[in-house]
Amino acid sequence: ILLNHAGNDQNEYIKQHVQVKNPYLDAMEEDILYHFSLSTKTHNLPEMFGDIKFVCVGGSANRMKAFAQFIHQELELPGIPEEVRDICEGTDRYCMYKVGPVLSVSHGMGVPSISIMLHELIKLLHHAQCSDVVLIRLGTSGGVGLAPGTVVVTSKAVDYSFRPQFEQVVLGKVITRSTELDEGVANELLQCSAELQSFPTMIGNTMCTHDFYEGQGRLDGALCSFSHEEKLEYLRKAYEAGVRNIEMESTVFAAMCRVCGVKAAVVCVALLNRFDGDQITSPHDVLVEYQQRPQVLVSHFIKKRLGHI
Ligand code: R2B
Ligand code: URA
Repeated sequence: ILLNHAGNDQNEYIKQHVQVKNPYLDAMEEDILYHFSLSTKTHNLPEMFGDIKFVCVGGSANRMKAFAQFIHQELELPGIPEEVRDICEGTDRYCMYKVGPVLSVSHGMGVPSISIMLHELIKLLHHAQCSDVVLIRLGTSGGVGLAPGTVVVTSKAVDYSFRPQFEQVVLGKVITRSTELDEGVANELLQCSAELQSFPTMIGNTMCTHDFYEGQGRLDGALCSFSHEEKLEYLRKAYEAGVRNIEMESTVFAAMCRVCGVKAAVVCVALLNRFDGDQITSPHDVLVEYQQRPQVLVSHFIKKRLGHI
């Protein structure tokens, strides 16, 4: 057992704080988290957020509100779930709900949108002095050779050439960062799914693209510059590289969490099997139920970690 840096003898583990990797930040008198409509001067971030242990993010504002209400119910917290309040009500860029030790935040669609949110979220967790935080993205995706409704827990987030890396242009030059996720958390999530026995779940690689249509090899966009055969060949190559689903945020999510010392996982449901088509044809109620699957899985994970199960 590791002792904490105070060297006290209470068998306390060393806390893992959220780290920002920016030497300029600590010298700033105020930090305005513009897209959250929060600031270190106007808000007491340690008091508001210091007890957070689980941060769940997802694209849609409505889905992340529903997740907050669901977690409220699952953790049997006092008060009524319908009354969760959007902490970022001063802006409509992102929404944010806090229920006990769980923070639920929306990130919009695509790498630029989630990356702006993650800069401000990681700074928020740092300013609030949060420790031992797990960050989980709950999302939707296109399955590669999977039955619709299958949940994929990401082992590696990969780019368009199936490499586990994220490329960021900084001052006109490309910086490459690794996109490995936490293996322990992924295995714990898979174990949760085995206990639930409610829907198929697997661990696989997730490909992150910068477009939903041509960028994911779809034949049904406003533009299409390739043939049906070329699409299938690309998906086959992806499958051979271990890719089991395609979405639009995982690489930058994995890269930023890794650099900042935050344990992270990606849990996405496949809405369709891309070998069978491109359009999402399932009825609305089926899609709603599919999107609840990552939430049910992550709720089980949180309850287990909190010792409620
Ligand atoms: C999954 O679903 C969205 C596109 O429909 C995108 O945000 C993603 O990663
Ligand atoms: N989200 C994606 O990015 N792709 C899909 O095919 C479905 C959801």
